[in-house]
Amino acid sequence: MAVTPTPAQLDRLQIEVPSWAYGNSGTRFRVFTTPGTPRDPFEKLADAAEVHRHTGLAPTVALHYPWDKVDDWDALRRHAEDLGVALGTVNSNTFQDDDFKFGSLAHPDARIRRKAVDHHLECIEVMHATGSRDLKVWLADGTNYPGQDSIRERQDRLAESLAQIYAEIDEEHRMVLEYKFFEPAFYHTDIPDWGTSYVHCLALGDRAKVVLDTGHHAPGTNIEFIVAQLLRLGKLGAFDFNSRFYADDDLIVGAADPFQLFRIVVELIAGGGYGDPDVQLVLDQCHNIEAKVPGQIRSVLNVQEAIAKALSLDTDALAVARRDCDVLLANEIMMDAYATDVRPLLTEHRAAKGLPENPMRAFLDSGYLDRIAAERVGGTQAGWGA
Ligand code: LRH
Ligand code: MN
Ligand code: MN
Repeated sequence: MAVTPTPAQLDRLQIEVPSWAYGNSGTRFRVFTTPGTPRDPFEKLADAAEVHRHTGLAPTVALHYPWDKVDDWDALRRHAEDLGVALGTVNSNTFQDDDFKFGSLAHPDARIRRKAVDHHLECIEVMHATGSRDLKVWLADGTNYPGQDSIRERQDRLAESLAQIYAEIDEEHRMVLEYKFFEPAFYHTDIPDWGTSYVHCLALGDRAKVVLDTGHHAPGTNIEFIVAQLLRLGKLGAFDFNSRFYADDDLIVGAADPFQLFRIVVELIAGGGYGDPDVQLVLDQCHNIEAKVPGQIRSVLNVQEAIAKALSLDTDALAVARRDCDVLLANEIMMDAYATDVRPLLTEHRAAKGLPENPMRAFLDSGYLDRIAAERVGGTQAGWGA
């Protein structure tokens, strides 16, 4: 009962990979190091380019500023181009500076808010040099205890700070605003949900859109509902894909709940967001114990598999079943698509494009991991935060 996706449909998939996935990361208990971990943004890009070379799915790399800071941005841009990739979203960072202990854009002190706004203006300068379109804002702002600060006044300050930043982005730029229900703040977070992000984006203007990080919801949240809603409002700017078992685990997308990923991309396609450059698909993951480049390859392949299953959905038959209120048939059609083994189709698709049929195997056989382990000695390995 499933249909077969066309090569043109499959070819619309593009996934942005995060520079920080290639650096070391961990939990508050321990950060484990891995031989060959990049020591600077140039080496991170080299690793990211391997993902694209083997899968053809990851043509851009998101930067996190100032984790990714170089003296010569032109050189970094050229380096990316030479490797066959491009620099993507610039993520701001106001969560690792002592001044931001009590918040950044929503801080009670105008001086600190100014510093946080200035950081974003610096990010806009970086975007000019990198040719990036999107400024991604995620804030750790919030409080830990009832009464600590005024929830309401913080919203007002936040709105004012965001407007100052938005006023400085170019016509071709966008500001994408990410929400997260808790952590690091534990009592209230200033942008905890899609609705709060949405109202700020609405106030800012057309070039402000919501970022949906799949790990940023309470357990049991119906994420595909949020996808459907934001798409119909024209305000879904980007995804941060990852998966979670407990909190914001940043595990490999599709690892914890492949069915949820399928349902999310079904809504993405139904709402016209698939293949639309205005809805950027980005990974936001950390590989704490597994190898990083293979972890990223697995991730983009998981997204590709979910998309291929979703494209297998017989939407005509589904429309009829829905019109007839045939609950069981509609659900069966949905499950047929999910149960379709798309792996042979994707193998064929890769072969037709001159890509390795099994990207993971081809990468592991290439000797790249041994090479970087031997070459990248000395210096300091990049980590989550450097
Ligand atoms: C916050 C977040 C946000 C940050 C990234 C490193 O949890 O998802 O996107 O920029 O992690
Ligand atoms: Mn994120
Ligand atoms: Mn997160």
